[in-house]
Amino acid sequence: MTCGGIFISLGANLGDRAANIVAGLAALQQRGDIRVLACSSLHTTEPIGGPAGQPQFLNAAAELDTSLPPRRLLERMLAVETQMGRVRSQRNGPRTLDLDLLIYRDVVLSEPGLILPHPRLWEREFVLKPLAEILDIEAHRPRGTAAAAGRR
Ligand code: PH2
Ligand code: MG
Ligand code: MG
Repeated sequence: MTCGGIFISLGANLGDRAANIVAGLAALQQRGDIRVLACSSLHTTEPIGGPAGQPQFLNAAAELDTSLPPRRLLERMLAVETQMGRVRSQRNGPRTLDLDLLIYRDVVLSEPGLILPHPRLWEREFVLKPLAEILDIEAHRPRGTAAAAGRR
């Protein structure tokens, strides 16, 4: 039986950011078919991209277990973002909660709206730092991607 091995990132820079992240994880688990196995600490990060002057983010990563396939899990994550009051008005703009699917076990796919592993995972320090608390990221790093130190 496979257990876990599904990793998401969480980010918030509007409202009570920590409460939004905690509530988002609770909402994911509400129907009983998604379990949160591990969660990183919360990291305060400077916004990368998006409008000038937007607030600092809180970022975290979590490991999930579910029998939902990747697309169904993504749909649930997007529904939780909406439930948490996320309004999509501008690219990389401020948000109450962002949930990104990073790694779904050994699944590799590229479909509209869903690429696994996440295509920008290895470029984003705000993702890698929390993720490294709950996953041996060096064991997952594809050949040819530089070590994360000093990168954003
Ligand atoms: N998310 C983005 C763009 N920029 N910057 C930080 N610090 N944290 C984020 O979660 C983040 C970002 C797009 O999703
Ligand atoms: Mg994101
Ligand atoms: Mg997102």
